[in-house]
Amino acid sequence: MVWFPAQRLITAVRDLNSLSGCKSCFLRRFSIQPVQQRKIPNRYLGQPSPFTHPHLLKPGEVTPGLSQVEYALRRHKLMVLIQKEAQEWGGMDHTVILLSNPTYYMSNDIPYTFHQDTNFLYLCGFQEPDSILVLQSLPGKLLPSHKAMLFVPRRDPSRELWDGPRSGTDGAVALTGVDEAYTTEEFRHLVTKLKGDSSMVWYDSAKPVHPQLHSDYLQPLTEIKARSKNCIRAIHHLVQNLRLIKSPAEIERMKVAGKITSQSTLSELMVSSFLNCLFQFDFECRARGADILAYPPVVAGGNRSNTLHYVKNNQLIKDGEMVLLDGGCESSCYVSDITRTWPISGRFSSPQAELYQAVLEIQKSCLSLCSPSMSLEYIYNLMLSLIGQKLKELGILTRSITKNQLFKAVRKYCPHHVGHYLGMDVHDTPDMSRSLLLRPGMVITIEPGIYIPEYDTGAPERFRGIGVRIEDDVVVMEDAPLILSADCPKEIYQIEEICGRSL
Ligand SMILES: [Mn+2]
Repeated sequence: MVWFPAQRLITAVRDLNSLSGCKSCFLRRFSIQPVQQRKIPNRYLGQPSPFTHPHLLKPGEVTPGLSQVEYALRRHKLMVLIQKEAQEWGGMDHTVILLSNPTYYMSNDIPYTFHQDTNFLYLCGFQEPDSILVLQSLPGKLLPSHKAMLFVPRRDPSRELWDGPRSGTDGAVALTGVDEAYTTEEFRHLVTKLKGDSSMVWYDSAKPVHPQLHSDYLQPLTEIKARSKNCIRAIHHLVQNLRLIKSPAEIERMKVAGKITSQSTLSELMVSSFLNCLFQFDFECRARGADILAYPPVVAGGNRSNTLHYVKNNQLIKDGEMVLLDGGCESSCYVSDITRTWPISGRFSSPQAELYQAVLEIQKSCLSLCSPSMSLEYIYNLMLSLIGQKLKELGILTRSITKNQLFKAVRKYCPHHVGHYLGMDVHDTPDMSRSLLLRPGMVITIEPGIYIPEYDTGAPERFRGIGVRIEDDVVVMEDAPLILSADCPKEIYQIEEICGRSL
């Protein structure tokens, strides 16, 4: 689904990054200078702070490794994109509204682990539920400047007894560096004001992040705005455009996530006796500093690897089978997503080795294309033709197959894409087209696979029940790509050497 001129936006971000020194100094005066005099309260907040968690955060950081300046710059870039998009409408005021996630409950009063909405998190780093971020353009300024406000849950000792400390408005301002903070209830005053003025509201009403806050405040507001000159616009595509290109600080976070997952897969699982792969992978990731797993891992033995999203993970892996592990962790808001396939016995049988080597060669060819001016779509097409070629070489497809039949057959043996964007979410920036040209700072996965189901009578018997996928996380650079999962070996001789250690 391509419904936004993404290339134009990317150019806009590039223009912003190349602003000359004096202009950026000018901008700094308005919105991206952290407020120096606001001290972090010396007590527990609703999330780690440099005061309570000096082992995680340096002074000036909102989340580990990401400073108030970085977050302010993101908000600022968003306002620049909005102004560029709104140029044709003349001097209009803009209000951006992003909702946090609510707390979801497993059963009565039993909350699931809270996970923040990633667009909200990207723009302010605030980790509490039931919060609202508002960015308002300041009228009458030559260059885009804005005021950032957070509406956050008020301190409430009776609730904090159960849920733990809250940051409160003073904590929210001091920690995140936004200009002002109010309690969530006070948002209604802003809504009343917005209902009466002619400003453009940027808010994702089609898919409300927080259903309760939406129906209480935003639904009435969007209805009024939609009636008056259609003054309501979606914002997620603009945020995703920013999130598509990772900053150096973000890439540092992603290196950590990639390393944790690589080492957890490698040093513990490949050499282990597989008492319980899922538990063990989770444990190894957390022991290395991960916050949580990024998604339910796929740990599939034998033919179960042909079920792409096999997450039941309740079956025994038999001797002689291969195991496919597709797992990733989240560390300081950024995730990894790595797949390795290896023989449980530590030695590849010859059909396993042949199929594995074929996928490995395809994967390496795809990796070599992760450079500017290529696109995920382009690499996908190359993957399909390479898989077709390998399937013929392995005798899984006949050499006389017609072009049309070949495409269908390849899609049967590899029904998924070559990869996706990666970042704060596993399937990051999902509305960004895979046809976009790759640019330095984009992070993608490269994950070709070939899956031969047990009951596929069309394939030679020796390959049936084998599924192989190899997935790496890749940062696109000016020159050679940076592989975030390089610590996790994938050559046959390396895997046999590592698996052999435990024997
Ligand atoms: Mn993936």
